[in-house]
Amino acid sequence: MNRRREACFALCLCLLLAAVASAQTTQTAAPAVSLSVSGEVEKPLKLTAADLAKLPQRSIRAKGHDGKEAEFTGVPLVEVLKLAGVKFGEDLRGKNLALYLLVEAADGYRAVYALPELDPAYTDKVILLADKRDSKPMDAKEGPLRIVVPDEKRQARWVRQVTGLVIKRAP
Ligand SMILES: Nc1nc2c(c(=O)[nH]1)N[C@H]1C(S)=C(S)[C@@H](COP(=O)(O)O)O[C@H]1N2
Ligand SMILES: [Mo]
Repeated sequence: MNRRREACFALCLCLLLAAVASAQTTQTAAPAVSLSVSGEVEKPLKLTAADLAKLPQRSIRAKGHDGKEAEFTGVPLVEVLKLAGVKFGEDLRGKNLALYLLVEAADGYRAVYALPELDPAYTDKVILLADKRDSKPMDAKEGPLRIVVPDEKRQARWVRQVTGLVIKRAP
């Protein structure tokens, strides 16, 4: 009897391990980071993973489209734009308030953010350019970079496969 239970347990364990292994092999790794920052910026940039690693890092827990919480790690979007010379804080006023950020993805998906949404002088909410989900690099469907907007009730602006940040001016 005991032996049968042991055998059954071993079988279940094998099936579980096989399922985990197959789930892992179906995930393909994302391509290397290549992020352009362009448009109405002082210094247009082309950034690699090493460039992003030099910027301040943050980890944030947020609930994704699947309804599950995960920990996302990366660089606050504001830090990347500051590197390109975009003005925030005291300088985000007057004519600069007509500027906005357009985020572009590899699949052609795009979303817009107003600059005060990113600025710690305006809000305590942090919009993240994440490169890790639960401490691991993101897969090809999601990464290598993804926008995370915590506290937003829909995840439509959580742009996956981010390739470009473009600063534009409302006409
Ligand atoms: N690049 C890209 N990002 C995207 C989308 C997309 O089609 N392409 N869809 C958005 C929408 S509408 C939602 S609801 C979420 C879904 O997130 P998920 O892929 O983690 O489920 O991703 C957002 N980010
Ligand atoms: Mo969506």
